[in-house]
Amino acid sequence: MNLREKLEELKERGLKEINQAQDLKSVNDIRVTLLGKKGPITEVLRGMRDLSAEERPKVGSFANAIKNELAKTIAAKVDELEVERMAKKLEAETIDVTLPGVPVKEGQPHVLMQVIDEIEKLFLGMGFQVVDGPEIEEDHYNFEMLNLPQDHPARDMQDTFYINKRLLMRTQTSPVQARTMEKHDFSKGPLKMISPGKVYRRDTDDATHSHQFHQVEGLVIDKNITMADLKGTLALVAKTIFGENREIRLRPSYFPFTEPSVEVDVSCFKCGGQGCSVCKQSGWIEVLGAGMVHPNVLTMAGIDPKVYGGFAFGLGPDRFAMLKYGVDDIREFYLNDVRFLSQFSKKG
Ligand code: FA5
Repeated sequence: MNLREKLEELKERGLKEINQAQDLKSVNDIRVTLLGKKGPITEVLRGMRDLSAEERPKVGSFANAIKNELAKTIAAKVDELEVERMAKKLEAETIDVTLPGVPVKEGQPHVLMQVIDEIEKLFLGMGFQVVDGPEIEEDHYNFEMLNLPQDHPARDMQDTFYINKRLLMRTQTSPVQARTMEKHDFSKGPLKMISPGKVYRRDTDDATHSHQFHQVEGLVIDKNITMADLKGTLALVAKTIFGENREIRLRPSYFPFTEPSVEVDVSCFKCGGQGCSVCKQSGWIEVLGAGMVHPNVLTMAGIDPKVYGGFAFGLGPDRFAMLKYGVDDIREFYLNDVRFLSQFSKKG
């Protein structure tokens, strides 16, 4: 068999193998074996040195033509297999856009925030401002400016976490009263504010006590403010949160920063005042502390108690939420159990 015949045979074999190849890897293997430096075509071409000077270029160009044809066929096969591979891939990855989507779980404000929001809305509607205050508070504002000097026995009721001698985790939202009173300019009108936020006490956690809980402070300072204003405002709070038919009752109490001071009860929303387990058979539930701002507190804030007076209250939204929704353990609010929290969806 001469060189031409050998090349012709290699070409035929090569073309057949290329056409039969099923995947890109086989085509590449064929290319390497057939056209590579150690392949049969190169081997055949080595025999050209034995040819006559006349024959050599002819066989040379014949060999190049075969090499080109094989290379072209390989390229075409690669293209064909690529197209096939892509078509298969597209088919496998087809998305059925008509399938129903995966529903996105919608969150909601925490139940305590919902109660605070309701209270804020009510007071904003009555022209109160909502004021924020620091949770790490100075002893000066948390106690002294509220008529609780060092060593005052009433400090024992609100023991807390001290950061140093001067700074502590606030035990109540009342320091925001003191801060706001100091800054208020009465030539611009009366002071009407609420201040919601977190407070901290060294209380042992149980069903109705948490070491961290919330309060909403309320304060009104103007001329001619009476206890009737306090009572009317708190009655509105009770009706808004606990229902239209609720009544409130004031009982004498003691806070160093108010005089007189009261504890406020709301008529039981469960039994309507007849007596049940929720109100411990009394018909009333204690919900907050309040009173008329003590003259010492006004004086310390630079307000003349002979001209101005006012009322203040401090309520616990955690306890409000417990009563409103019948939650019997305050710690539930802080466990972050979605099964518990999702019961208070605003959408119902
Ligand atoms: C005060 O903190 C006063 N600053 C309230 C006040 C403001 C009175 C202005 C007068 C004028 P008291 O310690 O009672 O008061 O707390 C107020 C409310 O916070 C309570 O009625 C209760 O709802 C809530 N509370 C108190 N301690 C805890 C606790 N450990 N866990 C959850 N809620 C609490």
